[in-house]
Amino acid sequence: LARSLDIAEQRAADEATAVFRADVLFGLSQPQKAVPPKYFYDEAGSRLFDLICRLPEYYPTRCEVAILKARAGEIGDLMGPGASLVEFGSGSSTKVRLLLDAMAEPAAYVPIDISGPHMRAAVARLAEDYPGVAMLPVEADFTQAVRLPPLGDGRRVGFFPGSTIGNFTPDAATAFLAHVGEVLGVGSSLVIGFDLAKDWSVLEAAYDDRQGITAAFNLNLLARINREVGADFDPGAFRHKAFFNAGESRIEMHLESVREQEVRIGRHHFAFARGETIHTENSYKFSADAFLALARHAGWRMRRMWTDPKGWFAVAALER
Ligand code: AVI
Repeated sequence: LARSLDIAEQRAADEATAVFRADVLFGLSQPQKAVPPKYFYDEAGSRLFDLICRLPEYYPTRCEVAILKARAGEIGDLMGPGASLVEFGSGSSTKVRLLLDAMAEPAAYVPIDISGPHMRAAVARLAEDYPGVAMLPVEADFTQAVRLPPLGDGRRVGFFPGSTIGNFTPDAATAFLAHVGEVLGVGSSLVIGFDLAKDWSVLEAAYDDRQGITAAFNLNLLARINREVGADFDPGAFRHKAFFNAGESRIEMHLESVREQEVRIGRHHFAFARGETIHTENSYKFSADAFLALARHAGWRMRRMWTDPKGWFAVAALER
């Protein structure tokens, strides 16, 4: 049995690498070269992201945690007893502790994450502190169709913190929220964090910190592409770039080629002009109304919405 599991795991890993390679080849073939942001999160990238969340400039995590702490009682009451919590992109599973503490007798926790080892280590720590909660991790790309493990009769509560919804284009965000609605079913709730539009200097500092952690996070993508799909990127020949695109109300992250160069992946060659970029991430910043419209299009009703005292970040409780 152990051997056939190894083979199944190996096959899944090979398939994931093939998809990654295809996404990279496709993205680098576009007029504006691009690589999807979900590929930031290998082991090193997941660790760097945890460091980002503790940076003085990166306000979203602190604001969201403050909201969840201040509103834990209200959120717990809204969800009712015996609910199952499903987190999309659970990472280190730190914020979910606030919800698990606030909910009455939570039945199960279903973290869904693309970074399997990182998720399993986080779940092992969580299981020690919440022995009464069934831990049912799902290693999957939550942007693709996911199937939940069998859950009890209690309400299903989705948890999608961190403004990860802002990393989708508006159309993709609507489609994703509709998909989440289908996965969780009628009568479910969704606790979701989203970042609010604000002064561009605050935004740009949050995505280009003084210690260079966000730069390392962005550049780690090239190291990962080299390692996993056999490219020959020179990460030293690219620099991190982050700016606020006011027209689209989003932070854009790019990797900018500092010189004219060519990069090879197998038999494929990609030419870079000096100053040409690979677009690696969008991070949309919403107004409350724009977010509400998006959620409504996806079939969700707003029950409550909370912000931090500065009005920089918001958490909404939706239902369907
Ligand atoms: C995961 N996501 C919500 C982060 C964001 O703020 O868009 C990713 C990130 N990129 C750079 N810093 C953080």
